[in-house]
Amino acid sequence: MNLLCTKYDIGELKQLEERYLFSEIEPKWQKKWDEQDIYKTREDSGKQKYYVLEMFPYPSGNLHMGHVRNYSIGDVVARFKVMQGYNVIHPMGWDAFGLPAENAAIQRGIHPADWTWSNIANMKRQLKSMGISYDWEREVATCHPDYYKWTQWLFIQFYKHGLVYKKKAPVNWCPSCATVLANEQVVEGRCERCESVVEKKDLEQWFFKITAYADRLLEDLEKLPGWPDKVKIMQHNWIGKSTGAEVTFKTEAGHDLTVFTTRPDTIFGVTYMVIAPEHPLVEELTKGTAEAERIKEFAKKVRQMSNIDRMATDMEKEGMFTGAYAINPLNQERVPIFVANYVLMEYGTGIVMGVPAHDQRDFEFARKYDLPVKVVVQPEGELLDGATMEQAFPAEGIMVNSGQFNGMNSDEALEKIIDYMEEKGIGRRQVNFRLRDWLISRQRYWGAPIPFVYCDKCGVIPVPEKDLPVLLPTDVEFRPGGDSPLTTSSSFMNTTCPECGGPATRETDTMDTFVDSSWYFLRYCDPKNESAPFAKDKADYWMNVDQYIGGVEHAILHLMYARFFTKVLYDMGMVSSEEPFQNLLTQGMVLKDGSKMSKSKGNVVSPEEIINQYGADTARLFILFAAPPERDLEWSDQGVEGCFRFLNRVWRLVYSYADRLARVEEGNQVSTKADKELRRLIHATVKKVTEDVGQRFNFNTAISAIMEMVNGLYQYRDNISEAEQNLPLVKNGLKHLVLLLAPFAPHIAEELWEALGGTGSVHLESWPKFDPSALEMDEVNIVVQVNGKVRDKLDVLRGISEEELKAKVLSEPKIAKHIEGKQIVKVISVPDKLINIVVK
Ligand code: ANZ
Ligand code: ZN
Repeated sequence: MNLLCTKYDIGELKQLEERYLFSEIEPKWQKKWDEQDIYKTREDSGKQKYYVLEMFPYPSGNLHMGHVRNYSIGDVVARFKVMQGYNVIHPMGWDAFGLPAENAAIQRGIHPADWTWSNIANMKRQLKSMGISYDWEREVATCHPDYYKWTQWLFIQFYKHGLVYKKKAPVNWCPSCATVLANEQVVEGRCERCESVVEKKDLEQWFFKITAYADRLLEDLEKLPGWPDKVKIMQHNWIGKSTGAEVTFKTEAGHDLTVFTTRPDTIFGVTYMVIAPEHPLVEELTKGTAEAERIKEFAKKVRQMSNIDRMATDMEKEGMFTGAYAINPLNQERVPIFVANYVLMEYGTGIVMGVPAHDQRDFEFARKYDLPVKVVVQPEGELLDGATMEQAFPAEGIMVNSGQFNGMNSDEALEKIIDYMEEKGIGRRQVNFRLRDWLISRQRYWGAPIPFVYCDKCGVIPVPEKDLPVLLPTDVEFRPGGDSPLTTSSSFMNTTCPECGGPATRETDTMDTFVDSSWYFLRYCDPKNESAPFAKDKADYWMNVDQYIGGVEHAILHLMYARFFTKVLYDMGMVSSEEPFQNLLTQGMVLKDGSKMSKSKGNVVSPEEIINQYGADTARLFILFAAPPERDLEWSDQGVEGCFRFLNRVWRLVYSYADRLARVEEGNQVSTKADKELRRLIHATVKKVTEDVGQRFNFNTAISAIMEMVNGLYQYRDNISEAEQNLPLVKNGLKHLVLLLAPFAPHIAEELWEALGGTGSVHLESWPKFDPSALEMDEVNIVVQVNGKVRDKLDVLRGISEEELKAKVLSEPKIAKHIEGKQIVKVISVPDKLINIVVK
């Protein structure tokens, strides 16, 4: 409070001490923490490290409540671990490339860099006003050339290891803007700007070969016990490993029709074939027929649908007969070939054998187009009839209508049929993944340029490492439509070939921003390194991230890509661990009136306003108190008020004692029942908060325990006469209160710590330990006899067992001297009253 001394006289000051002036104390402590560098981290081999990481934000301009929640959770963990003696790294940075900056440039004529850097400055100010314990010296921004230089360098290493390639792939194309659109720019199939129907167009694109790591990405999920099951399940499904077979049918014209099936046991039940409408074979099959044009139209329509829609079970299945037939290689039956919307080009072979009796999608298709349904697997104890069944039977059963395989169990037949097909050269075992290679090309400006050049003589050549970074040019035009703005910069476009020195042009694609965020946690370990993305020894010291915290919306892509990067870097010998994130916490959403806060719903509460009105400590406390971290949290103005009142209550409690405690040494001797009760409360709260924060991240219950502790301290203050109050114990209680509150409400804790005579930052104090014996409260006074003579009286816990009581009694020196050198013949005890030891 010395801050106020210059402005007020002592009388006024006394009154002001009663008031909790967050707007004075919060900036004051933020400044001190900065000046004293208390969150600066360095490697220290003598200490166990702890890496706490929150997913870094996109610098949209302002913090939202989701951020506040994410970073408040991370800050509690970080501060708690520091107090527990760990060498904690807690960095922050900016996922700063991306489309909104470019839209701002088009709409408002601001350069994406200016827009981004000013947003970063504002959000950094807001983060600082929350009092979060970041080591700002480790700050990174992915749009800074010092960072994207290494993103480019990593791209080239991936290329050298055969993990980068180019191929034609469909992009969203707006025909009237004549430009490629990002997925986010396509709204209900239309261009966000001009509302024309978006088409798919094939363009040459860059890919990372993540499928080469599919098996490891799947298997290593088992090495992540600290991840939520739901996230692991999502990753598991995204990778989507299927085992089965590839089988080759022949068309009557002699074309190969190779299908992927997980159910080779049903091959005798095939009644038609389906090809994805955009499959190149379709043109050949229909060449010169009446169907050709109609099927082309149909294919065009289907290509506008997303794969997710095409796969949806409730989607209306539509198809067309191609006019062609195929021959089933197992029974030589002739079956019609269709195209249909439910078969995807990008999965398996893009061709499916239709088995309507055993696959629900095929069943619906067959009923719609009047195709036969042929049962080849019968459930035990039931007789299915293809003509009348109402849904497919997808389970295992007994083989029928399947030649030499009849009578077998279908699981067994599945293996036998593959063996048979392998023998005959018709098919073979095959594993398929749903995971696709990672398309990283973006036809946009505000991203890391892909470091390649095109030379007429030498081809597609990587930029030499010494020439990195390939800087984003500033002489570009941002206008709606047209190609990537990079193509408008002649200084960028025209370069020389690193191999032959002749004229060359630069690649104008930039990288998906998920590339930037796939390695930022490694850069934090060594953020200023100018000769490498990071030094291995530094990464080895800090990695893995012990606790990663972020939204569940990143459960699949970001986490998968970061895991992929880590595995590749491991294989290159750059890191020592194959997984980046040891433990993962996915926080729930912040809701208001039952739905996620969003501009369009008009239910947004601005963190900055809340902080101005109540202070950061209240905002943090509320958001941690209102729900367990994984759950969704409903915003409540009353809840915020309540937390504010609570902090005021803590404030007044401490100041009501501060003067009296000034010359009192902290202590924990107890004599009265009330003292014992208070001591028990102190230790029970320490125990509860330690366990709730350290083991379960149950911040809400930890805070309510602290609230109960405050109630107990008030009761003690108000119910015990001043003369009888045990001030050393009160001081001990208040200090514990402040220590426990410190990770949640760091500013008020610092101020009250000082008021209680603490020197140095409360955040550098050790986390308190509890004394188990202080938790025992319900005691009885027991008479201790030796050979029937009263020798002692002992306070012990009510209900203590004879065994425990005996051990305790024998360890008392007063008793021991009566027993020494003698033999115990018998112990007689009356529970909770008396124990008599008979010796000889
Ligand atoms: C015949 C069959 C019979 C099938 C049966 C299933 C059940 P998962 O498990 O997801 O890998 N399929 C194959 N390629 C496809 C594509 N490009 N688009 C849509 N569907 C495709 O699914 C594999 C099964 O999905 C394959 O096994 C195939 O249908 C279908 F009783 O073949 B099945
Ligand atoms: Zn060349």
